[in-house]
Amino acid sequence: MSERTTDWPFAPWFLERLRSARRIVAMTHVDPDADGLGSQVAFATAAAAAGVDVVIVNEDPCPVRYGWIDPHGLVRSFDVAADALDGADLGLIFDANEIGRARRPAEALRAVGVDVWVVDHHAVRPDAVVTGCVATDFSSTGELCFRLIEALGWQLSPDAARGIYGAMSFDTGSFRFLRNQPNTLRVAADLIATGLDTNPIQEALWASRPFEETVLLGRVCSQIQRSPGGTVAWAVVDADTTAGLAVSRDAVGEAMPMVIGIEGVVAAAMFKPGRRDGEWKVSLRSKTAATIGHVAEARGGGGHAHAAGCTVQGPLGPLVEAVVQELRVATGETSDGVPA
Ligand SMILES: [Mn+2]
Repeated sequence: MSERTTDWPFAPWFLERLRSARRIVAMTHVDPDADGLGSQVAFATAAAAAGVDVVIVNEDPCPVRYGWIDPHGLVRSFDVAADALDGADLGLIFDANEIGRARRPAEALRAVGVDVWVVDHHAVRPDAVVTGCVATDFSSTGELCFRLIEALGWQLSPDAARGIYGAMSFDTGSFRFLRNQPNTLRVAADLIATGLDTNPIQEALWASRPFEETVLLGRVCSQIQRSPGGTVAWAVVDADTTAGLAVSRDAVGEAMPMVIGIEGVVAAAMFKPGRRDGEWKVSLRSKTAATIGHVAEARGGGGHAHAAGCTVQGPLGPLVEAVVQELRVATGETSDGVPA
C-alpha cells in the first residue's frame, strides 16, 4: 500500500484496519492533556459499545485535574498496565504523530512487531514516516475522533461526547481558536444536541484553577518582558518562580494567554525547566499577524503555525536571546538577524 496517511474523509484501508483489529492499544503523548485524554476515552468507549477491544495505556497516569474525563478509570499508565498490551495487534497514538512522544507503551508494541499508527491534527515533520490519520485542518484530535467514530458507524456514548467536547474546548481555548473552520462549531453543536451538559466541562477546564496556581500566575505575569518594539513578550519561569508553591509542572503554561494577550504583542514565548538537567521547554504562541512554528521546528520541536514548542538544552541566556530575536523577525519588528 503506497498511501501511508489519510485525512478526513478517512481512507477505507484505515477504517478497515480499525474495525478488524483484535485489540487496539490507545495511547497519547507524555504530559497528557484534555485533547489526548478526551480523544482516547471517546474512542475506547465507542469501540467497547461496538464490540471492539480497546485498552488505554499511556506513559503517564491521568492527571488528577482531568479525572472528570475518565470517570470509569479507563486511562492507565504503563507502570500499572503493561500487561494490557498482550494480544494487541495495533497501537494508536492520539494527539501526537511521533512514536517517541508516547514513550514506553509505543516502544513496547514496536519491539514485538505490532504496528503503531496515529490519529492526530499536528503537522508531520517533513522527514518523518507515519501511518494512520493526520488531519491538520481539525481544531483538535477530539473533533477528528468525532468524525472517526461517525465514519466507523459506532455510537457516541455520553462519556464519549464529554471527552470530545472537553478535548475541543481545551484545544480551542474555550472555542476561541477556530482557524475559521465551520466544522468545529458544527461538531460542538451536534454534541450538545445529544443532551450533553457542557457547563461542568467548561467549569472543570476554565474555572477550577487551584489557588496556589493563581498565585503563580501573578508571579509569572510580574516577570514578563517585552522587546523594544513591543511586538514580542516572554517570561522565564525557574525554581524561584515556583518557590513555596505546590503547583504542577504544567501550571505555568496557564500564564501563556496573559503573555500573548498583551496589547501590541504579536508573538510570545515562555521558558521553563525541562525534565532533564539543563533542559528548557520553550512554548511559543502568535497572533494572526505572524507565524512561529518554524522557530520551534528549527530546534527539533513542532506544533502549529500559531502555537508550537520545543525542548532545548541550555544555557538559558543565549537561548532566550536567540528565540526572542527570531520572534522579532517573525513579527516584522526587525527585518534581519541584527537586533534593532
Ligand atoms: Mn491537540
